[in-house]
Amino acid sequence: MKRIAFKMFLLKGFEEEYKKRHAEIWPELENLLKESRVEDYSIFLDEETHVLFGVLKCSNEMKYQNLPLQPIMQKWWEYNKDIMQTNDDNSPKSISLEEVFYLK
Ligand code: RM4
Repeated sequence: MKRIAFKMFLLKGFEEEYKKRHAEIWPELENLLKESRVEDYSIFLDEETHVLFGVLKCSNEMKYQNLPLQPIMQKWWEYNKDIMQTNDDNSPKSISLEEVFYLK
C-alpha cells in the first residue's frame, strides 16, 4: 500500500465553492477512484495560502497512474478548472510531497 501526498492550488475566493463541489462529488468519479484502488483520500485546505493538501493510499500504482487518462477524471478537471490553478490539459497544478515522517 503506497501513501501519496501532493499539493494543489485553489483560487482565492472559491473556498466555499470548492467545498460544495467536493461534498457533492460525482458518484461515477467516486467509483472510478475506488476501482483504481484509491483509499483514505482526504484533501485539506490551508485557508491562509489556499494550498490544497491531498493525501491518499493506493494499492495499485498502475491504476493510479492511469487515472488522468480516464474520461470521468478529465471531465471533473474540466469542471473544476475555474476554481483551481490548472495545467493546459485542465489537470490541477500538483506538486508531489515527500514523506519525511510516518507513525503507524
Ligand atoms: C480534486 C482534484 C483531484 C481529484 C479530487 C477528487 O479537486 O481534481 O485531481 O482527485 O478533486
